[in-house]
Amino acid sequence: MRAAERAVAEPCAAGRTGGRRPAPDPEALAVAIRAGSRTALARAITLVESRRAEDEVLAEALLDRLLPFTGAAQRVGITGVPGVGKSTFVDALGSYLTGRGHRLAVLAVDPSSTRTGGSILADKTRMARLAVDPAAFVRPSPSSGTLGGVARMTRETMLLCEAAGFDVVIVETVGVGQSETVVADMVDVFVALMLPGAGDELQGIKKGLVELADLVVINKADGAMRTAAAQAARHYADALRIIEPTSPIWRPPVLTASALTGEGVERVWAEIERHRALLEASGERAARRRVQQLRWFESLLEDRLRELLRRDRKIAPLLPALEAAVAEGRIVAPAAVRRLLEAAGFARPETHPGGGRRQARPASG
Ligand SMILES: Nc1nc2c(ncn2[C@@H]2O[C@H](COP(=O)(O)OP(=O)(O)OP(=O)(O)O)[C@@H](O)[C@H]2O)c(=O)[nH]1
Ligand SMILES: [Mg+2]
Repeated sequence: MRAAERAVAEPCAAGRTGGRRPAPDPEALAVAIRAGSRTALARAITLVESRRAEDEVLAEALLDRLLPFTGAAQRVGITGVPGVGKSTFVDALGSYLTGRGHRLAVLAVDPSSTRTGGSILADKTRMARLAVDPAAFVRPSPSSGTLGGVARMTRETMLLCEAAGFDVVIVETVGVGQSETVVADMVDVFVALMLPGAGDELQGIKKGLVELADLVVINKADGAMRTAAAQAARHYADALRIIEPTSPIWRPPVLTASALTGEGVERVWAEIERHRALLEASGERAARRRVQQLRWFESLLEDRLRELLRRDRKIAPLLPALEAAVAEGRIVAPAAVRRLLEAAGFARPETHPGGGRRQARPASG
């Protein structure tokens, strides 16, 4: 066992106290992650997924130490309806990439499924090659949580993987509901997988997917579905002409591929690389990341404030009665909100019936 591996593996093997592992040391964990220890990476991910207050502090300290080593990876989002072949495609693309010397991390955002052991197993078999590939790291979605929670963990896990030296991170998400928007907001390039056959299918959720996509790939372009796939590609290309592009300098290409045979996968990667080169040169990639980071900050802040309000000793007891009053129309929502904020000490300067606002008294002379 290498020293780095030992540093993080031993405390948990040796000293279980009251069923709880001794707290990991962020510094040792960071060093071990940088040294390439899988054990350390797995422990770190468990840490960022934990909801315990003391773990959150440790996770923050760890991420803080690792931040300088993050950001270098190509972040790829892959979405598509259930059964379109996302996992099979990630396996094909991923194996192609590790074959070319890349190190790949695969993360999933899927709050809709409860991800029982069975479906993780299903993913592992769909990603049979990556599961045994020493250059790949596959991490299923946390077993439960809200979309916001899963997204937070996935972002943090992505940073951990980057610090661990993975230069491509693929985030897979199912294209129903909101998770695709959330994933599009944490990656550099977003790939929408589609099924052969177009027409009606362009409506509804698939239209939403196409609007977010930097790249549209018609999967399963093999065997009897080859012709239908080519036809679908034309339909989507037409549809994309009337959709506002994700970037002024990039028109999303529509490709066909087969995750099963691997045909077309190389071309998909070539387009991802072309996208990267173009947007890097124009400064758009960096700008996108800045916007994404700010949005992440804002959504975390909102989450935390909501949580604080709901847990606050002064406010929490007022909530049920106020909620009932609002529901029954005995008080209007703005008044209820103002009462809560006042109780929390966030009161706005009082407004006089005369109209003007009372001058806020300066804090000191
Ligand atoms: N013919 C053909 N079948 C494929 C292809 N890609 C995937 N499949 C099959 O489609 C089925 C679904 O594939 P998955 O990779 O599990 O699809 P998924 O999108 O990850 O599905 P969920 O995780 O349930 O959302 C499996 O039976 C695959 O073998 C392909 O390119 N061609
Ligand atoms: Mg899958």
